[in-house]
Amino acid sequence: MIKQAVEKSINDQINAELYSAYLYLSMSSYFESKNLGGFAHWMTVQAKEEVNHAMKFYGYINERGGRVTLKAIDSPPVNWKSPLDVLENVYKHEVKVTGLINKLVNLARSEKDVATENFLMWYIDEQVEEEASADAIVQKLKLIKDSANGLFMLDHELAQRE
Ligand code: OFO
Repeated sequence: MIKQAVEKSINDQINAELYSAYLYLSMSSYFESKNLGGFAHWMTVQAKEEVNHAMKFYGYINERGGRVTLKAIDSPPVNWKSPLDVLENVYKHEVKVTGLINKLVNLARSEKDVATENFLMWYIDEQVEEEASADAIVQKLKLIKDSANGLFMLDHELAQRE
């Protein structure tokens, strides 16, 4: 049986993951409005990944005999200044989520919940990837600066994400 404090924090994390999905869908829609279909596609794939992250936590609470309690999801922003602004915000958001996962690990440790600590290791690895992939696009956008050609090529590259 999962301890109450751990169950509550994982429920909060489900909300945070679903907020991430909302945020990335909103970003996808921003890119659609700018006719950057590749960026929009990348963000949609990212949003789906976030739903998967939430569902993995959902399954875990159930598996441990806990109760999932869903809370309201905040509205994400709608507008950004530029593609670089969007991706810098993705990166910032992922760093924040990494902090939340780290806090969960610390809680599992202090509650001596080894199973949860072990379960969370998947998220630790995933966050390394999430931060790296957002940062890679930020760096490319910084290189591209105001080049329409560069943006077009990056958009094409991001359209290939599976
Ligand atoms: Fe779920 O990793 Fe991003 O937020």
